[in-house]
Amino acid sequence: MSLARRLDHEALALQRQGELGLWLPCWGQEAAQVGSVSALQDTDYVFPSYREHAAALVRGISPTELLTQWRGATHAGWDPKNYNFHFYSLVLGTQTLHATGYAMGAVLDGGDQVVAAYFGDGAASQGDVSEAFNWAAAQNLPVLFFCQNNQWAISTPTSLQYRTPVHERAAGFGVRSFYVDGNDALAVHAVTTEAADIVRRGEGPALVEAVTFRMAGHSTSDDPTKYRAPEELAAWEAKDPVKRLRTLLEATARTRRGSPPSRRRSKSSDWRCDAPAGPSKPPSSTISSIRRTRIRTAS
Ligand SMILES: Cc1ncc(C[n+]2csc(CCOP(=O)(O)OP(=O)(O)O)c2C)c(N)n1
Ligand SMILES: [Mg+2]
Repeated sequence: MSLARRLDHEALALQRQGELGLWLPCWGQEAAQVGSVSALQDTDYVFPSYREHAAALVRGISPTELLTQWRGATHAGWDPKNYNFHFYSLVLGTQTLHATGYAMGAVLDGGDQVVAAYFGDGAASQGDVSEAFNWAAAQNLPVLFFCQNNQWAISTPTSLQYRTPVHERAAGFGVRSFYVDGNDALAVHAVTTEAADIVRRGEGPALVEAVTFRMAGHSTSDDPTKYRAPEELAAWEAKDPVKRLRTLLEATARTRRGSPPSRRRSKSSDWRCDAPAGPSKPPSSTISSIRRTRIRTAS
């Protein structure tokens, strides 16, 4: 979670320096992503949307691989087969149908693979998503739908998007549905584990709607101050998922050891140099070791 937050900072700076064409931050959604993807098995297949950087890092995709696509140096920065993590999908909601079709293949192959599809509250208004709910339920397919309800679809708030919440809509299609505080990494992990178990047992698709908040702009081309009240951001900053988990870990460590844990802060210079260098350069061992250390600490 901390690495994803740091990556967002770096990517925003790189975009402002002209090194990246665009970046869509996952700032504020780290608990929803890390809590959920860490509840899956490595053999499960993930279809992300375009903002799942924290989930991608957990899967082992490097910051370099994530950045190269947004630098315009490649169509996609990684080979999905290496991580069971598909390319980003920018056409809203399409990945839910890709996941549903993939799940049909998984059933034919046998085994107990879970196919996860990440999408947003706005994407849920696309017909593709309703089709995916319906077909996955009708065919009893092993799809785990994961909706990050971050309150906004660019400048459109959820109050203007729909009358029925996503988890209730999915339930109407026959998809077992869960609703969770998406800024609580442990709660997301617990709920996603239960939902994935249902799917893995062959009991059909499930959906988790995680309530969270996109703390930065939609993308580096967006200025959220034009449409969002500062009070709304302040209210969600008080529920910042990274700070919440850090508070919990520190309190736990204090209880166990009687003193606060020491914090090692990685310097951005530890790995930033590798990021803008181009598509073919492999991640440095420094990046890999920081990633392993920090993800294990945070999740
Ligand atoms: C089919 C389609 N329609 C419109 C767009 C333009 N668009 C890109 S992102 C976005 C908002 C998506 O909001 P949400 O699904 O809530 O995801 P978030 O960006 O909040 O993570 C829109 C309308 C698109 N990419 N694809
Ligand atoms: Mg949204």
